[in-house]
Amino acid sequence: MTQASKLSPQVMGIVNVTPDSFSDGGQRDDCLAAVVHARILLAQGAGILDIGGESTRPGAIPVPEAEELGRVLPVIRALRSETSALISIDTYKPTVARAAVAVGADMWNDVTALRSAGAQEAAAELGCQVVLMHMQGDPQTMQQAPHYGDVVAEVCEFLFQRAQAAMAAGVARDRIWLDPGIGFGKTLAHNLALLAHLDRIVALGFPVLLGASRKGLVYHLDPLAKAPIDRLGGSLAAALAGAKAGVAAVRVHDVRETVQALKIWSAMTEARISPDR
Ligand code: HH2
Repeated sequence: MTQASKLSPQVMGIVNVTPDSFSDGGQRDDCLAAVVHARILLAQGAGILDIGGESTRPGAIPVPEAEELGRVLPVIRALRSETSALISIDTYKPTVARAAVAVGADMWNDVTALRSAGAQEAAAELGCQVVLMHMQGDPQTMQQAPHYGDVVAEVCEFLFQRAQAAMAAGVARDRIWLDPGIGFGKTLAHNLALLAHLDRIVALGFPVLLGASRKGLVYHLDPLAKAPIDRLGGSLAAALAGAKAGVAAVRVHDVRETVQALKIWSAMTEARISPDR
């Protein structure tokens, strides 16, 4: 695997240890299958692994804490012993984040942007990297009637305020990432506006994570892509939009294809900057 370009975002590979994730639920809901999948993603060029034990798809049923812990901790423990890649825990529960960091996770990916009770304090104490994601409503109801006056301005304002709140609670500025939360309480028009204006989120001055992989917006524009597995082309287009806007990482299911697309994009970008190299 050749070294990724400095221009190119890192690739965060998704490892869902769940029976019900929207795209790959049930495929890796035991520890061994999840670890084997994570190894494949690393070999394909993932620089970050995002381990999740609870689906946040629209209508998802919350998972009891003990069950979520039982799903993710053995996977993180096993991976920590064999990789120096960043390991992220995808959870909104401070107890799960604490336990995950205790067994080796480096990053807390919180789709609720540290709004659970005790979350900001936990993030400050843990000292890990933290992803603050925008979501309107909660997974049970978020797609019923999403509404914004100006979606890009409101998402930027929310993320900026959550970053300020996290810093006021003691989270170091250089540990904070922002994420517009594609598909979380957003219509197709909202998602497209955010993808078209990612540069405004990047301009807030924090690393940005973009997660559009296999999401419903691809199906909305391509009715042949009803099955999430058929949404690769659209997912790559979104990842490239992220690269162009300067996001720091893209969260994807299809690591190999995304790494390849980003390599071509960054080689073209470098050729434009120094054409004779
Ligand atoms: N999307 C999903 C889950 N976690 N975290 C961040 N920061 N950004 C995202 O866009 C994001 C996320 C949903 O995708 P997936 O994990 O594949 O599905 P599910 O929630 O059904 O497990």
